[in-house]
Amino acid sequence: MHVDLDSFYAQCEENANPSIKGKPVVVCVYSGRTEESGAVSTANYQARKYGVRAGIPIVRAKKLLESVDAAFVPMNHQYYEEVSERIIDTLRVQCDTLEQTSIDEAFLDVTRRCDVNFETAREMAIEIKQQLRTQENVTCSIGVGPNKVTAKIASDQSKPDGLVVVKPEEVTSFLFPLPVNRIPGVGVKAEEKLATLQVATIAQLSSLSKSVLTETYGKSLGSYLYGTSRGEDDEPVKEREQPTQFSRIATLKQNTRLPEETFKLLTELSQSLADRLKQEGMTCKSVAIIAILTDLSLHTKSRSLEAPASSEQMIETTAKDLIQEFLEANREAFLRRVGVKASGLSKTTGQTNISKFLNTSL
Ligand code: TTP
Ligand code: CA
Repeated sequence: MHVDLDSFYAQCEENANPSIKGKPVVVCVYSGRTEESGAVSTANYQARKYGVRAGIPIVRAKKLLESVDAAFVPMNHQYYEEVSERIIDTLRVQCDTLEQTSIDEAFLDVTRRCDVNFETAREMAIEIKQQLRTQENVTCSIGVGPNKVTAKIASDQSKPDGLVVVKPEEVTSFLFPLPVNRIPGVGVKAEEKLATLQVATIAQLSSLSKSVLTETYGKSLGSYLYGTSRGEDDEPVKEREQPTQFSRIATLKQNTRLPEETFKLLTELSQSLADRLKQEGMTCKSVAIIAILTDLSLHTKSRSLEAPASSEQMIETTAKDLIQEFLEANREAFLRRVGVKASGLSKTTGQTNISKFLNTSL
């Protein structure tokens, strides 16, 4: 399954500021040079109808929307990160493995969960869409397929608020009519080059031999295009531990609303988290508990620590406090699963790897 939130930053802004709901919304990255200089980060679907797109200058977006009552809001990345974290936590418990690929996209391996039944997977996707709507008031688009590339292309196919399920026997009939630029990684350059080979659709791409493709695009991209055009992709969904947070979740022996009955599990989870932090040489700035109730709704409650820490005791004490507070505040809540999350991570030692250094300095 590939889950992609629709016009993500714009939906976050609409929820944070209901007065802009229903209007064209443009999320802006102001450069600060002049009052209006900067670029559009994203726009909601109402604004897109007027031609507003990510990357265009704010001044141009204002021109396109000059005849309508549109909202231009500055980007608030930290807030979107928080919403994203909660959504990813919700998705994580719905699948066998989750691979987050960006702030608003993830692959979910649901092979075992749905027992390789695509109708069950469809129902799971409907359930996820409903849950994100109830919990965060956001819509997403989901693609379901027998592999990652097909699922990713499918999620893009009926945006916004879409759901496209492609069964194994439907893969080629689904892919073949589509233009080649639907393949992830095929940008304007690759598309132009393919046009010179009279290739515009994925069906036409699939008629090229592997040797022609590898000669034209090199071994790596050539083989990728060859496989993808046939709907072949065997890349596994791989968990990518987010460097900004670690979490551990487990199911309680029995559903409960007694804090004491969660303590043993919270101790184990805190220990495992503390071990992970030490292994990575990291500390966390805040600790959160994740509470999944008997109706499978997910709730989190977090607390900032006085100073960054990695000790098991600090995590454990905070988690136990938080679960007590949560149960006191939610009188109806019955816990099914509990989790502990450490976020605001930072290295206690200096940078250890060059790619991280490049990422943070650019
Ligand atoms: P996308 O998933 O590419 O776009 P989106 O979620 O806004 O819209 P869609 O419904 O088409 O999926 O990117 C996710 C977020 O990343 C987006 O909300 C804003 C941000 N972003 C930028 O800041 N600049 C960009 O150029 C792009 C493409 C995205
Ligand atoms: Ca998106």
